[in-house]
Amino acid sequence: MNQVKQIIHNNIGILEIDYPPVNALSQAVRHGLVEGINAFESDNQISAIIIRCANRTFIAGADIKEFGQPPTTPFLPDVVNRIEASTKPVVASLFGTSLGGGFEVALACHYRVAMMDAKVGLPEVNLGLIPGAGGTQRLPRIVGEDKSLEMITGGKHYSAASFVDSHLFDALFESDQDLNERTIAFVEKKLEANDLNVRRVGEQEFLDENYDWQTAIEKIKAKARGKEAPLVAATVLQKTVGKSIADGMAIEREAFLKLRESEQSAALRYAFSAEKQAAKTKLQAEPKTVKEVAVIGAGNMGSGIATAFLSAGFTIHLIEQTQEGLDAGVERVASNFSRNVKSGRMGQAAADDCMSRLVASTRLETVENCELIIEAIFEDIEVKKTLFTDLDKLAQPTAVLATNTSYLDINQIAEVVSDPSRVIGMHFFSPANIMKLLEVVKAERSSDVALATAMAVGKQLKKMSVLVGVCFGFAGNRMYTRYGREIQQMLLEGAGIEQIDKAMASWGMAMGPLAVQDLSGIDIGHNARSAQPFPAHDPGYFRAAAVMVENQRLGRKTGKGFYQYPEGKAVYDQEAANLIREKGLDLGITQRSFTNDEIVERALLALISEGIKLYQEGIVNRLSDIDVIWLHGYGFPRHKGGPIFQAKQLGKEKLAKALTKLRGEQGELIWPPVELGVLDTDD
Ligand code: 3H9
Repeated sequence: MNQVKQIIHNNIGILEIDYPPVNALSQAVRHGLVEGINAFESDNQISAIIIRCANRTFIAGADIKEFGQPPTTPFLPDVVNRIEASTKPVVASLFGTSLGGGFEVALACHYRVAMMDAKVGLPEVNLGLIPGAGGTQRLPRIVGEDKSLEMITGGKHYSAASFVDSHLFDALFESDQDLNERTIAFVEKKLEANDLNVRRVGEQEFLDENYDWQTAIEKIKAKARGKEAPLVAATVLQKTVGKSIADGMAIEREAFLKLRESEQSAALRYAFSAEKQAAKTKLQAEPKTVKEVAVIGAGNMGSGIATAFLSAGFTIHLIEQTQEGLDAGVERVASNFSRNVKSGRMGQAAADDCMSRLVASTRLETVENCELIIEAIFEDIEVKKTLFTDLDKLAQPTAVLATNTSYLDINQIAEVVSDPSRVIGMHFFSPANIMKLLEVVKAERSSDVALATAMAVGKQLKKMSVLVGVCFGFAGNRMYTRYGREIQQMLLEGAGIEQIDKAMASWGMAMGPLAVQDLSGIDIGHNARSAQPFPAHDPGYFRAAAVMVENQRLGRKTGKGFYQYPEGKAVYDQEAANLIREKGLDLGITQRSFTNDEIVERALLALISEGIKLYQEGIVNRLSDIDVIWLHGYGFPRHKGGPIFQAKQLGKEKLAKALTKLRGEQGELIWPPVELGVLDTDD
């Protein structure tokens, strides 16, 4: 199919890219652009050229589908250079999201016009890359060092309106204006005034040599937390100061190609596609329309869930048994919004609008207006069953009934409802207004329509929703328990508290696992686990945490846990170390030293082994869903892809050897045999 149409409007040549869904720069698009510029340049009737797009957006970047395949001509850097070299003025017409290579095409054009609400950005660092088609060279020439370093190393999207005071755009249009008409009018007016020129950014000087690169790069390094690409990008900019566009782009290209072969880029690209996959379910039903939602329980979790829904435009009925509890919940929601306003994440008017859609009540009957009801009350199966019995009577017969339980058996909860097909799990992660992960849990009799509704609502909430099945802790917390168990076992075998946390955090986990326990309260997990039927003869099973609880070391809230907190800061505590060592010796565990690599490897092996088991049991639909869960719910470093990506990197042979060794040492109960062949499935 011809992906770039050549349209002639009077004396204007229009190149319209039509390659759904996002007009990515496929080989055919690149070829079509070069062909189009050649054709219009040699057509005497044509005075100016417009590059615009059909579908929902201007070009969203290089075609990710082509990554991993041998590059084909014309290469994007040559295409953008050809556009800039055009002897007739070229105008880019932007809407939607103009990203990466798409933005680089726009930067090479001689003029740029855009809708006010269009977004632009160079998100390559999010894929472990740097801009590879002149972005590191042309953007700084237009917006300067500070802004371009921020954009290139941060990878964020920016609204076109935010550049109103810079030279990036030559005209910005309001949302009620027709972009194609306005762009043509812009060109016609300039042509009439004889004011449309060939302006080549690449011919301008490149950057100020007196800029303090050292300080800027130090800051970027501190923020990058192990990610290579932001630092490479900043170094490319610094290295190319004073160079011509051709020399600068050659340096940029070399760095881009090197990064494209890196493990980090492979992991980040894998994460991108794993997320897209997770959104694809085989559910055979259209979602129900949801406008009004009830959240029952106004504690931390309920208030967070309510905040997330209000931010996404829903009307929320927040319900709590007592007026006091309800007031506290409303206060929590209000303070979530005022924090957002203070930090500049949202304006006061938007926050007021959100609060105006909050209906607080102590009457359960108010659920009658809602298409979706989410229970976020005390984690006790009997209490939940009673509530669902009441909801069965009070809710609309077609309303979806969701529980936010973290561990309980949703099948048992569904049993008390006359139509169990409408009962599902919607497992949010705390704080629910911030954490991206949402596990949508399919109970035995959950209907496709109920599940599809929850998945669609998750998308509206901008959550990363993953469909999982019922088991203790569902997918995420079951793996988290397994991970925590291995950390505890290593503690009892002699690994140090600080050593474990430092090893995991410097590998890339958002926080060390023991510091996390101190933060959330060691007793919380301990009490939840004590209520569960765990193998009594598992010697490592959270015994170190149990010792902390026995000694009233519950974490930050009691001033000490695995660490002590004299002035609010975690400090090594010999007493905690002694208690754990004594427990290890009591249990007859031989004490030894660990290397940091060994700690990381064993923690990963525990995650990999449990993840594969979950897949084999059908709790997750695809292996990559596990990675999405760990990236968005548990602070797994994105540039490491996720536990399953790591398993694939390690390879089946090494994995088999390591797992067999641990099985030999600790037994099949802890390290059950898993089918490593599933790692070959391409999902
Ligand atoms: C680059 O440009 C390098 C250059 O500097 C140098 C080169 C030499 N290619 O996310 P959605 C598909 S690096 C192909 O659900 P949304 C996506 O897979 C690239 N396909 O929608 C999905 O397909 P499907 C820099 C792409 O509205 C569909 O579009 N660019 C691409 O929530 C809808 O996606 C980026 O990193 C692509 N580049 O968000 C942009 N992008 O339905 C990455 C998307 O079959 N993309 N698709 O699963 C995004 O950030 C979002 O997808 C976007 C739309 C904001 C565009």
